[in-house]
Amino acid sequence: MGRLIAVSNRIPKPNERNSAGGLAVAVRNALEHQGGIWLGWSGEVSEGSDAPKITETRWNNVDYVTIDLTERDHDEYYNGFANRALWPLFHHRPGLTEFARRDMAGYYRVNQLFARLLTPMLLPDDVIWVHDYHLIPLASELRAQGVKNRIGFFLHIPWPAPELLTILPNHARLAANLACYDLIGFQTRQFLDNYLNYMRDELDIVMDSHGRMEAFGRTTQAGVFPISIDTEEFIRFARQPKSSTCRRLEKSLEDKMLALSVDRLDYSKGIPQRIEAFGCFLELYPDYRHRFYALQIAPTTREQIPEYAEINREVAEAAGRVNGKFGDIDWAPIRYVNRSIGRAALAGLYRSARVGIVTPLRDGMNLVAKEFVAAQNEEDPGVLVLSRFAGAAHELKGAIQVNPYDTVGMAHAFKAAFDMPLDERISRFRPMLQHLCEHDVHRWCRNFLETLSGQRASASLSSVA
Ligand code: GDG
Repeated sequence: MGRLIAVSNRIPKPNERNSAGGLAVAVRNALEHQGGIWLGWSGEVSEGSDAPKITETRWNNVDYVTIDLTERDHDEYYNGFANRALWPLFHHRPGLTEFARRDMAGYYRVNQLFARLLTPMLLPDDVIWVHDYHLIPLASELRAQGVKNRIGFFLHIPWPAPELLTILPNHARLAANLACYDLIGFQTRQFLDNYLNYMRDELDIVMDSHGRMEAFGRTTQAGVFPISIDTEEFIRFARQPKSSTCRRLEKSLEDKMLALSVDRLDYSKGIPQRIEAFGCFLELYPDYRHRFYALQIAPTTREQIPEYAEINREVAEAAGRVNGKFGDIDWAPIRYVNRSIGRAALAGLYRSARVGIVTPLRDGMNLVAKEFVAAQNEEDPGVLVLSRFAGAAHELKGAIQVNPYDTVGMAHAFKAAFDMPLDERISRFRPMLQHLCEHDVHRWCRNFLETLSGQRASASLSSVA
């Protein structure tokens, strides 16, 4: 077996073991097992210089190679094309999509830079695994450098409906870039279908029943690989003695129920809509005043992008409005925490909540939904209220599923969740936990890598792999 080469926009620090998310843990386990390289942006922006600063650190059989981006690359590739064009469009928000040819050129330039840097490090039987929308053209840049290795790609976010994709002036180039991979993985069957329908309708390329297609002189395979969490680790975290954060929270709740939401502060997560739905809930069901707190944890991300400053303002205003209207001198329904909480403490908070509210407008998977389930007390589990537009909705069938655009529908769902009797909570929760124990992030990682290296005949084409 050759080495594994992982490439992603950001990579975790080699010694940051406890704060890394499930994905980082799973990829790192695979890398340490096979030996290999993890290449990505360092998160640093170098001033002025055009020569990229490269740092290499070897740790447990893995070379971590990071590159600083120049200010221009950071503006055009990261803030520009990746996060102001691809992110909003792939989340079906054409109104927020800002397309600039200068940014697109920067996007291709940084992908070319990654390819140039990686090519001389490669051995002939290395297997390369590229992650996410920042790096769609990487395989085509590597192929242009003569790289013949097997290269896989996993898209963490949705692939958009064809008519939306075609809003991008370079849609055909992007779809063709994707076809340079040997294996393309999507989170759900719906996102795979969006890609296949585009290939069929725009480029006349059709997939066979094994998920294979002939495109641009090569064979490419596509499949569904729903990502998951390190379930065992999360259960362990949640069962640990309560952290001081958790104890403080529980004390402050007194006898009231907790509805908890945890999201990166991003407009795709539906946070203002959810807060407004709490307002509607209190309007429709005044008896619930003084009976619960809705805690929203939402650390800021991508703060240099104007749409993210705007969402911060919108969330703060929505929370202020609902608290102003329904709050009392000794109670306010919404608590908004605009900063990050440690991973282990987070597991304890999930466990303290009667209801987990995860209502993105569109989401590739949504790991918070899975973490919430894994963290519950089996004897007295909380209820998950989950958007039908999260990839996780295909798997977590015991959740109360909602349409996050339907404020009244969400308000009714909050009531059903707060009122749900223990036996129903348990019967909804158990199959979800069992599913997550069987389908964890390690299985996801194995499935992808075995399919990529040809040890599995064909990729799964179903949203529950
Ligand atoms: C992308 C796709 C897909 C959040 N706040 C805190 C915190 N978090 C952690 C959560 C969770 C992670 O961040 C968020 O993961 P999600 O899956 O919910 O969302 P994205 O960041 O948008 O991820 C998504 C994912 O990639 C994987 O493929 O599921 O659809 O958009 O793990 O726990 N962690 C800590 N403190 C916080 O305050 N420690």
